[in-house]
Amino acid sequence: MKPVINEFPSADGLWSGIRLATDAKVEGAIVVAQGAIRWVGARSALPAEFAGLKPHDGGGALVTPGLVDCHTHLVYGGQRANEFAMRLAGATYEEVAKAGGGIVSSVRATREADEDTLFAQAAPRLEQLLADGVCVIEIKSGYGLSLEHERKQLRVARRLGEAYGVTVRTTFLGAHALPPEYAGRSGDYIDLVCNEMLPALAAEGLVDAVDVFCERIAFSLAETEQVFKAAKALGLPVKLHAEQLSDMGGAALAARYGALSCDHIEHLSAEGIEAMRRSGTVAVLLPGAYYTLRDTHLPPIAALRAAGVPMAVSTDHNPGTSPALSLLLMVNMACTLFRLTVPEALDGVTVHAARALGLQDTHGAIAPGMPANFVLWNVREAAELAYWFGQQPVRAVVRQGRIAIGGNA
Ligand code: DI6
Ligand code: FE
Repeated sequence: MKPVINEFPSADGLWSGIRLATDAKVEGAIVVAQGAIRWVGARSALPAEFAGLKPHDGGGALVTPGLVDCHTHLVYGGQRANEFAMRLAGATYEEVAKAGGGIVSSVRATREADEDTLFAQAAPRLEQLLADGVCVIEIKSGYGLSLEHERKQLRVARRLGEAYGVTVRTTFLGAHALPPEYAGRSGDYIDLVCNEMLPALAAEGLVDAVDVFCERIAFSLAETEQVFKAAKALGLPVKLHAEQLSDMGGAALAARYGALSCDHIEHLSAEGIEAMRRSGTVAVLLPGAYYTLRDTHLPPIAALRAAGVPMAVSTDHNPGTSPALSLLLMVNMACTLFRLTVPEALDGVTVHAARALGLQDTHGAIAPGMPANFVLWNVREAAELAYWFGQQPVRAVVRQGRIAIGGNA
């Protein structure tokens, strides 16, 4: 596929006729130079030196930073609508997994697909997310579960980033599920993950962070720690699928390893929260999985808020528990299901989501020196981004310094 990014016009120039979500009452202005934010503020305070730059008229749009989807499993073969039907008939996620469905069925389909097929299947999903204003996306492996097939997934993730001009952070999730050929030999598989797969993929530049599914139906606390040690030895940051279905003590362990984020955390304990607070670990909330699994055990939002733990919100896009393709819908759900305030939910898909990827210095905000990533929305006030659902309010998207959507703005 030819890179679509080459067709995007430059966003360099003076953006006016916009209202910054941080101060929506007055006209704002953004100066983009060589793809980066040069200046941002009230139009009335614009330094004279920028007044003559190429104009871009926002038509009164509200502007936020480009959205950051900090937890996805976007690259996989096939789909699992059949399991949706099984769950509707009463089966639990754990029962589906034990019956040979679940993650392992996506592993089969992913192993059968070649790189181009995986790319062709993931690309339209990525396009949906991008249409919602996403400018940064994390993509995990974890449906290959062998060196060859994990490599294939991560290479596709990198190719998607290059083709679409979107910042992709790759996360190695080799410890997602036990592959069938290792049944009953979990220790051997974790040795393979730590001693062969991770070092090889890291050496190929395919790994930005390392994740583990720490859960009764996946990997134990001790196995999780073994993977974290291997990651640390390679200088790679860690994150964790923690306390989604039960309290395994994973969050406290991850915090000890300075984890960027602990994700899901429906069953997070008070000790886990305190450990995350101390280590500055981001809590990533995934309302799409909560909703799909018809979960009723809410993550401890009030306690996280009281502790000052930054909360991010993400799609967790995956074929099993969250086939979600709209980050804005997750914003709505984070408010409706988890009772986040609108500013919390919007911070959750911008500044805190960037932090969950270690990108807080370059993404998740509109600030001088950062690459230009921002979204123009056809709404009057920021609360509308959480209030409507199923809407498509994007007017224009500036991504990596180019006008990726709404090119005549
Ligand atoms: N937690 C999840 O919600 C997904 N992975 C994980 O570790 C589910 C992945 C799947 O069912 O395919
Ligand atoms: Fe996940």
